[in-house]
Amino acid sequence: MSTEQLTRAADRYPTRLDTRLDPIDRVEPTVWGPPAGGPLTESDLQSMERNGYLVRPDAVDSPWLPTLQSELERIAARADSDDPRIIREPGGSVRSVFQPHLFSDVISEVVTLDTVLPVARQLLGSDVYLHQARINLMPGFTGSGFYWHSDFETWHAEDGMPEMRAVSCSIALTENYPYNGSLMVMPGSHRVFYPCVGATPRNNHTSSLVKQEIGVPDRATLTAAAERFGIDQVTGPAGTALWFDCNIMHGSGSNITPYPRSNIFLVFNSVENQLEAPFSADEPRPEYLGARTHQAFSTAALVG
Ligand code: 6CS
Ligand code: FE
Repeated sequence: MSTEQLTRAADRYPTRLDTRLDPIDRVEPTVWGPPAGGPLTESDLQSMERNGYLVRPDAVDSPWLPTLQSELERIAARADSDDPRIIREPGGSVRSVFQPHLFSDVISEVVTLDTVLPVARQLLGSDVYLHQARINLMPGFTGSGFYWHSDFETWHAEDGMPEMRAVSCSIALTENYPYNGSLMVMPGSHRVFYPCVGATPRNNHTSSLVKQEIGVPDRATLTAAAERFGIDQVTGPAGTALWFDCNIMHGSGSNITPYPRSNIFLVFNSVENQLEAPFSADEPRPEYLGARTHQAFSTAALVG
């Protein structure tokens, strides 16, 4: 066994296996920084540590919202069919746009808002960078859902993310109702890693971003998780931010209503948690899914 394989044999979170493995308790903390380290209060941090998610109303002020919504429409309308960062629903409508901050200066400004970047740094207890950014449009009538999954399972297996020290900030650009594909989370499930069965196919991301079939727990495991942790549905008006831990079990249903559920997802990773070689895939995914060349948003970015 090579040194690489030997060190990889010590993979704390094995997944994409031939046979089922019992759930593994998380080792890392959820909150890495102190209460004094940012805008979140002690009770916010305790809630995040316990539940693995935190809702922050009015993270983006209402004056921003019409501009962000028209930016979203502009990007979706101009989407080149051969741009791999544009993911389409089976019927052809735009499902996701990756690296939206590179399509729009307005969207890139959201990253360094004082309601966004300082929260990420406090939760991760370090300088941070964008591991991934996307807009999930969840269009009216045609938005197909996202099956239950842990983001970390994919980012560990396919992007080589070593530890659970990343957090997503989902900012609602449209009203997230209970019925238009809003996110469902299993509160507390972030404290358990669920190894999955099934090897990663080559170029898995060319299909997994529309319908994820590999790296999802089986129904017995999901049933036990739902019984143990319950399911919370996260709703709120445009401008609401949902912060959720990289490993929380989450998903969303399809949207058959006329009302789109379009959210920006900013995934912050700690600079102490740089991507390595994939833990369970033959080769790394493209830069727009797992950033390997990035500029850390250190305190300098906060000064502006
Ligand atoms: O593969 C990924 O990175 C993406 N897949 C899902 C279902 N959520 C996280 C991320 O956008
Ligand atoms: Fe996800």
